[in-house]
Amino acid sequence: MARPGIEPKTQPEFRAPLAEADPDLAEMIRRELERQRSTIELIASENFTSRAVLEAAASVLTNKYAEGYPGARYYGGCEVVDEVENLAITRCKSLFGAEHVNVQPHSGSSANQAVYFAELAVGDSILAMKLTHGGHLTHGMKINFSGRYYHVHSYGLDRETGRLNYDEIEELAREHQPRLIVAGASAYPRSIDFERFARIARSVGARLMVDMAHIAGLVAAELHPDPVAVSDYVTTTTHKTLAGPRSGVIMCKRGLGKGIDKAVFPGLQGGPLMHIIAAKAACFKLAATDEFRERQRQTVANAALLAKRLKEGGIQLVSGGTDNHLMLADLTDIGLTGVEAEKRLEEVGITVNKNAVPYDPLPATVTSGIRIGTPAVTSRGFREPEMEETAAIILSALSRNINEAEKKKLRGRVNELLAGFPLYPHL
Ligand code: DSN
Repeated sequence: MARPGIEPKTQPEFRAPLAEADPDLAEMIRRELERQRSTIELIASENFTSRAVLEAAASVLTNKYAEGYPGARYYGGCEVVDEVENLAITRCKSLFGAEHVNVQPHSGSSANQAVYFAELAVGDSILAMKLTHGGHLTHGMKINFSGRYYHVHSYGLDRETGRLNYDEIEELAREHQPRLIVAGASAYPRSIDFERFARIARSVGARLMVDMAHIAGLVAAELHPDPVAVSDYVTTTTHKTLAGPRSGVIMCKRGLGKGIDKAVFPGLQGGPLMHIIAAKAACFKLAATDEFRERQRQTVANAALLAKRLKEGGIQLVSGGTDNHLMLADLTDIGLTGVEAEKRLEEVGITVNKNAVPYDPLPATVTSGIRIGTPAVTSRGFREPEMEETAAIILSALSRNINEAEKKKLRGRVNELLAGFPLYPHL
């Protein structure tokens, strides 16, 4: 601490706030804040993180090198960050009932990569969900590292029901004898039976990894079957339903912990992002509260209501609805592609993403569907009345003959709706 009256000796540029040091960048960040404030955010994988998490993520912990793990670092001065990392680990263990936790992965993708690196040799077989049916890039997509280094067998959704067909997954597991089965999805609107996955894995001597990135908040709130108790490995991001910083985590059985830690560091990463680990610690604390559990309950209720209204308005949903925080709309019957619907909604102030539907005849850059999720609007405070209005605006925006004047009116309704839900008023 500088004594009163003593001028800091750092250069003026070092002390200048962003708005002075880099006004162009500051302006871009201001515009992004404005964009977030002025649109209805329905991208299923996004959320608004809390002020506490933002503060931790922007803290001086970004300055610290801490290669290694608490108590065994390759740098001096790690006494405080050791405490921070241990706090994040302890809170994550307690939140999810995990035996071993590694909080260092920079992202969900790098968490998945670390599990593969720990568990598999190049050329080993995995069985995972097809990207085009709702899986993830790291679940074996052809040009992703997972598709290039491992022998990938995929399962998809049943053409009739739009749901996972566990009997078929079991048959595929018997046929291909994978070393690792991957469960979890990026665009699956139904609950996943992780116990069944675990039984399938056990029956063929495979390990089970669950990527629960999308549903981690629901799992923490006990609104979705728990993967942690029944899986060898569970990976997650921390920024989706969990509402933390943009990052990843690995949980695993105690006996697999050493292998995971070695795969993360020094296998794949150098210095951990200690500021983001601090933000994860804050996120785990918040996720253990009754308020968080209530928000997850509302997220699911909001999704159910939106799905019901969209269906009543003539929009087909893959699997006919949702059990979780998201739905997948198949727009074939209303004559719009995913890319057209995404643009149409953007014009009226609603953000979603185009998304392939199972057996989609259109390419990934066009798609026949959109994915819609409720975590972000629920964090913002939307409840049933606001979801009714959101559904009505979406249905009008996607109607066949909408003109520019009508779009403008819808934009006005979006603005009006959002006016009652200020976002980050302290910024
Ligand atoms: N890209 C993410 C999503 O949008 O679901 C998955 O990690």
